[in-house]
Amino acid sequence: MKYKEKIIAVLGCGKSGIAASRLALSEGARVKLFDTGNSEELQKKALILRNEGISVALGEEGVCKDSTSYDLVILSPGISLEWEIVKPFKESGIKIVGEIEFAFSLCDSEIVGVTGTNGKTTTVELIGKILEECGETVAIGGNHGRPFADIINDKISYSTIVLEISSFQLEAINEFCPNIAVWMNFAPDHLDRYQSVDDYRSAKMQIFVNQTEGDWAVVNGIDKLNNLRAKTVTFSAYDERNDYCLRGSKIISDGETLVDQSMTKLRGLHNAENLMAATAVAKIRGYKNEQILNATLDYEAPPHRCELIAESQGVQFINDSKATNIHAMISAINSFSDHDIVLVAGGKNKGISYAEAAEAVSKNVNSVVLFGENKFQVSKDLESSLRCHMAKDMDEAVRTAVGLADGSGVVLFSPGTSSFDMFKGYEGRGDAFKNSVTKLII
Ligand code: UMA
Repeated sequence: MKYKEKIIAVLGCGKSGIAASRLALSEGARVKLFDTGNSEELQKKALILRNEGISVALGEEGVCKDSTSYDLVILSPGISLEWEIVKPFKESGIKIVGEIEFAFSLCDSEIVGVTGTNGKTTTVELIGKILEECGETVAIGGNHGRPFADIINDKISYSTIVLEISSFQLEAINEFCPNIAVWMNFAPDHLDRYQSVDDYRSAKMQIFVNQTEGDWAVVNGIDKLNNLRAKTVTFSAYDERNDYCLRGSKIISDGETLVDQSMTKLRGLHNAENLMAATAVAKIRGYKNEQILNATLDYEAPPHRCELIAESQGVQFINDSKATNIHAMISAINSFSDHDIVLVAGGKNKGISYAEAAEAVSKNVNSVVLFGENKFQVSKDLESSLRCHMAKDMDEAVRTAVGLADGSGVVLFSPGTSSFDMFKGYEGRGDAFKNSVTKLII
């Protein structure tokens, strides 16, 4: 037992901190969990954890006073290394690792790590499904729901663990090294945590930092990642000069058709890239084309991602509430470029300009309806492309969009920003869109 009798501090009593604490305890460590919050919910969690043998310090006690007595600190991804709660341990020079690094130190499975700004969750699920249907024992998790530490605590020798890895999680790694690292794409995001886009990109690039010639990197060719040590394959739905590319609806590699996207339930160019990345991982693993194709046929993407929710009088209603950044919105617009698009967008003002979307909007969108905190700003950013219609809420936005849509068109709800101006998250926002559509078309 690697951590027997070690004294471990865990910072953050969320999903990751709780999973890491339980794993450390099961490995024979003495564990104290610190959290500067003190809500009723945290107090309930603390009670359960104390009964399991984990010490918990909340609120003012959540900043450690005797940091020198610890052998190791495990950090939750939502906590930056620069924050107050970490300071005492930094000052004492105690080793600090992220939850991902800690779980990795106890992992004997192959790791596929997927990072990128958009498409991570769908790709992780697709890879998991393909590998499982090819006969592997697979677990999926990471930033996508189930913490890595929780998977390790299953004490099962999975053949592969497929992890969605965020930039936050990559900030605190030392040795973490996926056998296959997948880079989906890159676009500016999380500028409330990083000082610059370069800082955000550098954090994400950490996924490759420990890879050697024996490992693999599957990367989006558009991002031109050079000097990777791992064997590299590239993919792109926009450029045929990559190892995996798109011809019509067919995903091609080495002159062979691997998957015909039109036979799957996944629509849009972004999903073609998700399929390419997942297929590339399966090919690296040596699986046959037929096995890969069969596994992709009945896969359905999680809700709120270019999800067809209704069709009425020839108009398709697409819920893409998960598009919380401009890059995801542009990708959705380009995916429906063969339809007449009425775009419904807007939401929280994250201080990011929509001007970058102007080209895609003027080429492919017939009308734009805006609502939410940033609607006037977005209208200004897009004024050279189209005149935008304003709505006060979701119902009015959908009503206006229906009035503007013609018989063969698409009403595309792809906000391009987060939802927190009016909703608790993108899921609630997507459900509100569905409700407004249902009310109007029934
Ligand atoms: N806390 C402190 N002091 C502080 C700040 C926070 O004590 O100064 C405490 C909070 O009171 C809270 C705890 O830290 O109790 C929360 O820790 P956390 O934010 O790391 O939350 P977890 O529940 O552990 O969730 C994390 C990921 N969250 C973040 O990265 C912000 C989850 O990703 C992930 O699913 C989970 O681990 C399991 O791996 C969410 C996310 O939003 C979905 N990720 C970002 C994204 O996808 O864009 C990166």
